[in-house]
Amino acid sequence: MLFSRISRIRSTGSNGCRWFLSHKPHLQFLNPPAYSYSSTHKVLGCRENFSWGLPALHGFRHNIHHQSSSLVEEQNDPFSLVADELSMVANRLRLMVVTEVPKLASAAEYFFKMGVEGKRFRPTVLLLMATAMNISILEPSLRGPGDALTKELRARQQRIAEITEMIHVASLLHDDVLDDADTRRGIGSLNFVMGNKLAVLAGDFLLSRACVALASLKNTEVVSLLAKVVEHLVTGETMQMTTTCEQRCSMEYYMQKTYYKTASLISNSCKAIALLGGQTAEVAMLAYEYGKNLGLAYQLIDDVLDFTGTSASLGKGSLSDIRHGIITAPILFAMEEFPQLREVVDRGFDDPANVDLALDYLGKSRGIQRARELAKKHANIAAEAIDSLPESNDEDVRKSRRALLDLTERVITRTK
Ligand code: GRG
Repeated sequence: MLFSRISRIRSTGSNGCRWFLSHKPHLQFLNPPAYSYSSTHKVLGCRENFSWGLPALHGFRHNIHHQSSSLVEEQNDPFSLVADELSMVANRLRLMVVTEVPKLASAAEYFFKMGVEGKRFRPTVLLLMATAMNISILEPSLRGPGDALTKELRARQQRIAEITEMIHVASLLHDDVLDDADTRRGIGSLNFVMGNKLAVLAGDFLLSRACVALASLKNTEVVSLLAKVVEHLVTGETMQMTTTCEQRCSMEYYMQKTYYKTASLISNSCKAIALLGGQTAEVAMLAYEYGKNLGLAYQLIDDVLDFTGTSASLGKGSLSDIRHGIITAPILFAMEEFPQLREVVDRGFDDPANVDLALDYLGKSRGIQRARELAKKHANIAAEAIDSLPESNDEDVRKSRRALLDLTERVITRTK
């Protein structure tokens, strides 16, 4: 059972996505193949509200059961399930960035302060993954009876969640400098508030503290995985800012860049959680597949929301990508239906009239719908990876797996 599902994933997943198969990505990008990919929830301990609920569940809930069912929902909510640990991770992150230089200290802790911690999507996934794979196979060096070992393993897995969040925030700091952004997470971006130089240094500082934490795990495979992630972030960002006209219009290139910029971090961190837990290569691969496909689905929806915002209508989003000349899945799909759109894209989007023209074509096309469908496909592959994990009768394990499945729904129904 396990292996038949693994092979199903292999045929459609990481290795199943054609854009990851090529060992010569540049050649592939130069000559792209025809692309035919035929609740408001309150995070505990966090002051921000995020629309991560499932509207359908809320819409049809019978009034009489309102209180009890919302309690059950709350208990099974992915973020609530790990709320206490998320607070511990947040506290440790604040301690991990302490330094004696006052300006560096305030720059480094900027996005770890309460209320501006973001959605905490990555640590939530990683902590749930740690429980979902609690299949009692400990790393050889940790094998032995007793609760202390389980706690030690959990602490090491929490450390991965902390490192991942640090790498994520470091990349946001650098990204905002490159984009000259003035806001992030609803407040002034660090470059806007403290200047580019301090923002770059703060990003470097977070990366170096993440490296120290990583080294303390004394697991070279995990170190390699996360070092690769940093390389991927830099590669993805560079791919985005150095595209040729051909590459900008290639779905292969877009998906590869999306993997590097968004999905690599969560997928390799999920794999790191599995490796620390002493899981088999097959189980670690399933963890990786879950993270990769969840990350791809997440970014595809992000790219849709850039056009639609919270409503379904076009032009309600920030239109930030297209205004920056970044071509994403909805436009790429629209271009397949309306090849004339290619000329508009090639002219660039410095002229707002060109943005309007592209939006007209997008509105007439199935671009938004097809990008959503592609996100759903990836979300389904992520769900299959969870369903393929070795069976477990442990109630906590099952709950965490349900929560991971729940997240695959939420990524595609989210409006923020
Ligand atoms: C310094 C590691 C490092 C990298 C430098 C700038 C750069 C190279 C990479 C940019 C990577 C980047 C910012 C990718 C975007 C990833 C993404 C989906 C960000 C938004 O994540 P959310 O929605 O944000 O989870 P919150 O604020 O909720 O954490």
